[in-house]
Amino acid sequence: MFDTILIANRGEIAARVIRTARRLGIRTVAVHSDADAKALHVALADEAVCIGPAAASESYLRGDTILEVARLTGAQAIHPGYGFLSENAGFAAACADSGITFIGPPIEAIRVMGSKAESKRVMSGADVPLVPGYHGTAQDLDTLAAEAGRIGYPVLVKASAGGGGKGMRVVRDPADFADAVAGARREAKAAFGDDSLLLEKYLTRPRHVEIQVFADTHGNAVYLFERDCSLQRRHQKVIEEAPAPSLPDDIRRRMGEAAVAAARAVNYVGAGTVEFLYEDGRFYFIEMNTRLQVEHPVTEMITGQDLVEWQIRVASGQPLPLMQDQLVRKGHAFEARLYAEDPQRDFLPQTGRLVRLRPPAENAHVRVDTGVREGDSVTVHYDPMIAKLIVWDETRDAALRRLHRALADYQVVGVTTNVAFLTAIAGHAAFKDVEIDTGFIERHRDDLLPPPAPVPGRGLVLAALAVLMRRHGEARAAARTGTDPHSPWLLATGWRLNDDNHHDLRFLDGEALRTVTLHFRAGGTYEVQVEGEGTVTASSVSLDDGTLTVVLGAERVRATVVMQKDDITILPGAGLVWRLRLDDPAAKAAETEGGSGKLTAPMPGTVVRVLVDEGQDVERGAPLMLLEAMKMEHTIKAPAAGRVTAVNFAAGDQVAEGVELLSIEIEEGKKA
Ligand code: MV4
Repeated sequence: MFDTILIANRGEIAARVIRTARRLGIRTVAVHSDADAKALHVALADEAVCIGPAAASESYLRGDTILEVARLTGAQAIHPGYGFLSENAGFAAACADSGITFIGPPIEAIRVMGSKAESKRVMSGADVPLVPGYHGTAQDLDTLAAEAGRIGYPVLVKASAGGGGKGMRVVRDPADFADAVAGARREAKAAFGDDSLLLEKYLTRPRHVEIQVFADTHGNAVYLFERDCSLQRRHQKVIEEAPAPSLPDDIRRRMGEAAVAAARAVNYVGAGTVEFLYEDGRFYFIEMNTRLQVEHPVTEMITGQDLVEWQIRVASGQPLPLMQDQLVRKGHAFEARLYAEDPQRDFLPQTGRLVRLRPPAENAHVRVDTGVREGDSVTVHYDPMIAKLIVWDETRDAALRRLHRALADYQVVGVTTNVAFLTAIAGHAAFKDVEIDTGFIERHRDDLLPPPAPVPGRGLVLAALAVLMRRHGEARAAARTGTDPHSPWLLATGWRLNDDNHHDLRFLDGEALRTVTLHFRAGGTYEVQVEGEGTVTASSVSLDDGTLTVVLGAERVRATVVMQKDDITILPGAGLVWRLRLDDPAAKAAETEGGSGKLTAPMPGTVVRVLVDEGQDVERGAPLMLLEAMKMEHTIKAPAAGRVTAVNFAAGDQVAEGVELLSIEIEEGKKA
């Protein structure tokens, strides 16, 4: 067994491999780019080495640098994770040349399975069923057209070297065949530098069912059942599950045995996945992935095995931990991939800071594999996956309920995510009823991607109450730093009453301006009126660590409310996200003044209270003066750390818009 392994990857898979290595008592070496210096995988490893700039081509893809680090740190083996160098035969060969174990299959198996056409030739020799088709070397149009006629339309034209659907064309009519071949050739040449094509019968409603296989260096090979990964969009998996629902047991066994035959045909060692299309009770080999896959946790959940442990044991020369007749499956598991992406803008990847990131609690039913923590950022440099949410239960229906619930509880604020989209799938009747195939997402697009709707009245009520609570907090803080312990800011209402006892707040909901009026009643109760909608009584309001609780009418309501300056994000549950922007003229004025050292009245009003003295040193953001204007209370804050050089007004003074209220001499180098 190895003493030390190096993990040539980042994010959730690096973190996941490190956890197992640690459990096995193996020392771990992480590698990272400049951008990942503070990443989770770096923090988890026993040792970490920076291998280059943010761009993967200059860091995680630098096999030479990584091998040098392995030598320097005494690592005897390298786990490549998935992506990056995991299916790079050249890197596996370089590891062997350096006397370092590549935790993956033999070089020749990677090479054969990397070619669609070659892998199909080997598979047909091993009696693994293939989609009826043509994968010969003759590539002239006449041969291809004759073969297409023999196969029967519709046919699929695929790039031999391809993957991920690139260079793929469906042809329904022989008249379109020549154009499709020309197009696929161009695409294949551009993407893979190889324009050879293969033809297949086109299956119209296939399911993607893949078999997890494992082989050791002692001649043993097993299958760990299957995963159904039919829910994809643009060849990106969205939700995976194990076992494949309503798959007859004899098909499961035959598919497993075919996958083991496929692995044996290429002298496979380690973890691999054999992908099949399944339609009308038949299955067909499409390709083999010679790595551990993103979705391996669903297999772990139904078999109770740790596949990374299996990989490490096999790579160190041990036999498989269990043989076929010892492997049992139990229950049902789902995995949903949480991405920073915007489903409303064609799933455009999103970047930004994960201001709030609270996964559901992990337990025997819920597992979260992630490479990021609250406060980390999703950047342009790497895949925008935030986490994999994995759930397990005895039956598919029970597991699906767990998935739906865990998604609804997932809190992500700071970047737009696909959580609502995933929640919609998990709650869809057709998904529950196993009406699944690779066309599912397209077919149910309208249900899964509803057009953006205005924030409901409930959302505006919650936003207004959250703003109120924030101002309470600020006012209390201001009073504490002031000299007057009997300040009206400390009254039970927590709010200085206006003459007519109400308070208007304006929010931007997209382009729409929406107004909420809060009427103050005795005992911390408010009548909240959303313009154009009804009025509701709010009592027992509190906002603690981003959780707003309130009784609205007779209903106890709880929601996550995160405020980043004037941006308000409300997570009311069920995966929903409501976004509003507080339209606060005072805050805008303060922002434009930021750094100038001059603090002017954003609008005509009355000075309520002065919180600092001339000559006083203040921190950035310190409250300086409270101003009442346009029925709202505003806190004038220090734009940067510095010294108060002038206080131009006192409590009770009327001020005109634009007059200078105070001035600050900003500390050198501290400009906002
Ligand atoms: C197919 C097919 C239908 N008929 N082959 C897409 C990528 C590649 N890995 C295999 N793919 C397909 N091959 C035949 N003969 C439909 C697909 C396909 C697909 C397969 C698996 C998962 C999602 C998919 C989405 C669209 C098309």
